[in-house]
Amino acid sequence: MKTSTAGLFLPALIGRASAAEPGAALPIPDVMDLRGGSLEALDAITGKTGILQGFETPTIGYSQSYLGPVIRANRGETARLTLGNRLDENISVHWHGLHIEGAQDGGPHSMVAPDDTMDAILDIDQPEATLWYHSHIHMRTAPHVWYGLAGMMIIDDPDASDNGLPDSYGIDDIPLVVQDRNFERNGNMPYAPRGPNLMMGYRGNEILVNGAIRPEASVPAGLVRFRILNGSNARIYHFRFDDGRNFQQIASDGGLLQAPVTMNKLTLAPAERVEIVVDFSDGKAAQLLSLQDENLEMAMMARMIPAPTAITDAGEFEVMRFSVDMAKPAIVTPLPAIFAGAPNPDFGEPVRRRVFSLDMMASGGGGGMMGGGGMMSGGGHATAINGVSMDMAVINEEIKLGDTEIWEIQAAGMAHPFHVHGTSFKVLTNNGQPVDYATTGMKDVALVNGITELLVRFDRTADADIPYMYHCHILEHEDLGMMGQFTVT
Ligand SMILES: [Cu+2]
Repeated sequence: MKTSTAGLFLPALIGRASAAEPGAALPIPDVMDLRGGSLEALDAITGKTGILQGFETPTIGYSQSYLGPVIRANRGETARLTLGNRLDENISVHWHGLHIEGAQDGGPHSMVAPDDTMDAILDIDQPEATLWYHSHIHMRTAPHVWYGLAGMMIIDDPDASDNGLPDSYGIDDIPLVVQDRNFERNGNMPYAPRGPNLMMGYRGNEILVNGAIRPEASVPAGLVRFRILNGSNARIYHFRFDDGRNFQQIASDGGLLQAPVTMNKLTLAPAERVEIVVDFSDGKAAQLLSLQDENLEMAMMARMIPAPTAITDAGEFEVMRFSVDMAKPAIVTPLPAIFAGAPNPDFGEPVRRRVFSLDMMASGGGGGMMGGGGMMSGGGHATAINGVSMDMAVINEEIKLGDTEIWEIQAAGMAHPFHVHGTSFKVLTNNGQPVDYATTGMKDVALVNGITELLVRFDRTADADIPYMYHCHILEHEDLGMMGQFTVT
């Protein structure tokens, strides 16, 4: 790997294309409906996507030019897909957040070769939730997701109470896939992280929602449910509305919270999902804003990483806008005080504790682990967990089927979103402070900055041929080796 020098990543070299015009209509992804047993084909393809005015940007996607359809599947059914690959390299389709066997999980061992196909047979048995899917090839996940191999998945439960929640897709139940991307003057968005862009994670200077730059959604004058996925490689968002309005969080990664939680700001790390309900019954337009992410402070001071155009002195930038259409059918009934059927499984007593240290390493100049301040010095780059970088041939942990464990995740120097495949967990403590399950719900990604304890139960199997993964979801860290493999038998 090339030795880094500060001159390589001056913002001027990254450049901007033409001024991007915000305010285009929010694209609503097509739905690929697997409910009722229909078989669909999901193909990785290349395409060109009109993102910047006047340019067609080369992109890739699942059955569309950029990103993929919203896939809907029913609890209690087996969802079936034929996965295809028209690219010239291996891809996969990992079902992020789905509680399925390792052989169905779509991780790095489940490669779909060019011009080949693979059957995906997904036994769906978990509460209603907003999940996602993306390519997960070892050392290639970051560029695959950057160029577009990702999409949202919604699990429905025909037997669950609807709790009166807005559920008209695209009207008052709206998917928002939030990403940041860098564009060159020719309109391309090459995946080209170097130096701090690699070690801090690759960020962009434009914010895309469902593939459009800072779009505008037209919403009814009532309660609107947004399913928000942070599909960025590395950026952590701190959302709020420009008018400071309150909203209610109703669900997190693994499904409904026990009750709505009222808030006016929300942090969302890479790969996390959240469902919120926003009240637009006053008819007023609004902007969704975000603060810069905390992992950037050091690099931003060095002006090495491009940032979206700040609109406030505090460094806030615009994500998207909302306008209210009084003619649209609107739900104005308040949400219930407590949700019926929200997941709160009893995991029982943990039988062991495992400790996972998320390590930033400098492999050049003598190697050795480095704290937050040391990672930007020269030499090669690597990341690891417990000092060991990901090796496809090594099983790092072996877990007994049905066991509940405490996983203690340690991260020094910066915040890392830690993800476990094939299950969901409860966050027990964060830096020694108890975490209230009612406010976090079931999770499969936890943002760790210090020490976080997870209570996790393993109810699906994965053997050594197709093991599960645990990893940092800053995709540059994952690709550099901050990932491990585990079996459940
Ligand atoms: Cu990380």
